[in-house]
Amino acid sequence: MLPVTSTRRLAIGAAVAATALGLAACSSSSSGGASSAAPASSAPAASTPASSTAPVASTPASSAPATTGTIKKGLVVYYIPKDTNNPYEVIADQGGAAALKELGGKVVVSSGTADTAAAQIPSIQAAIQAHADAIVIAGNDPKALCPALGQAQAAGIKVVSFDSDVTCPNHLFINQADTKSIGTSEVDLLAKQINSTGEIAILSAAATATNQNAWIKYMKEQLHKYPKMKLVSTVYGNDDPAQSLTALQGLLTAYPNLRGIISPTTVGISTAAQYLQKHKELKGKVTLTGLGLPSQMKPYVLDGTIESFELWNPNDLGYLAGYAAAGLASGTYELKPGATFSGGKLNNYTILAPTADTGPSVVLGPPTVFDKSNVEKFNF
Ligand code: RAM
Repeated sequence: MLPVTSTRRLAIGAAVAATALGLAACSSSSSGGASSAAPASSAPAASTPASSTAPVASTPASSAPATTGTIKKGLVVYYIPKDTNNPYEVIADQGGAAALKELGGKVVVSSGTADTAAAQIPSIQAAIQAHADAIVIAGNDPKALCPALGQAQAAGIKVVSFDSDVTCPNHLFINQADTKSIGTSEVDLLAKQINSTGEIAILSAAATATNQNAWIKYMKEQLHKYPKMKLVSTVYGNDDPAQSLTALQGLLTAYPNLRGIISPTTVGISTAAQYLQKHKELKGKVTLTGLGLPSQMKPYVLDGTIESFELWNPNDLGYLAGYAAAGLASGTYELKPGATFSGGKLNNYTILAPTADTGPSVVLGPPTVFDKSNVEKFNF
């Protein structure tokens, strides 16, 4: 299947909530001054506005002098999100488009509509054909994309992963927040709400998603601290609302005593919240938390369906990845630990040494916990 690609300029500003709740069509975007560099592409795209001015913490890793030389003009960066339907990914890509616009280049968003590596490979090939300068990719699989990304690198294309890492060599991972902290804090949030007791389950995204699996690994470790909380099942909704709903219903049927659900995906948590809102008989029985877009989760927090959840600003994530990719493609910094690059409005970032979870990376900043007191303040 051909990837979904569009080079439409974005309109920024309308409420993401509406988008996030209603978005069923494909979406993609480009920004910047250059004209289209679109490869063979198919489906038309609905543009999705977003903005990122809310006060989420972004933690620049360093204020050391960044970079040498200047960013080349006219860079073309392919953003390959997990899929083109996911509102979270759309917002992240818009951050990238804003970054490249500032830098005099442009973004082409291209991906499939299912969260699989197979659906992303045509977009990598499209980037190669288009002689793109860089690829920014959210991996639907840690390994399966590596041969195609290797071909792109052989063609001179720089590779940056964001959101969900790949294990391929010679790329920089833009991590949204510290991997371990995301996993442990999710468990802590739920524990607080269910008195650290009862059967719990995880409603995840794709079974192969690098980011969710890394977080789940740390959730399981953290659960050792809560001996009365028992993880009974992990199910996968593939970041598809219908599949997430089916997975949720399966959970509720199989585990009638379920006390809590952690959904570390914006698609899963919003689907589950919608279900719990409708099914009042579950109120006070099943507690939900996870990672959600505040714009999308607001109604459920305000009416008490859900107490709290977490996230970072996806727009900032995409923006930072854009600066990272543009710098690499321009040779303004080296891909090695300790090197510093400009993150534009987010200041400078210094590349961290590889860890057990990732190769060279930078971390955008700590996640924000949203609840009744602040959920209305964020516009993503
Ligand atoms: C979903 C995606 C994405 C993840 C967020 C929290 O939108 O799975 O990869 O980072 O949730």
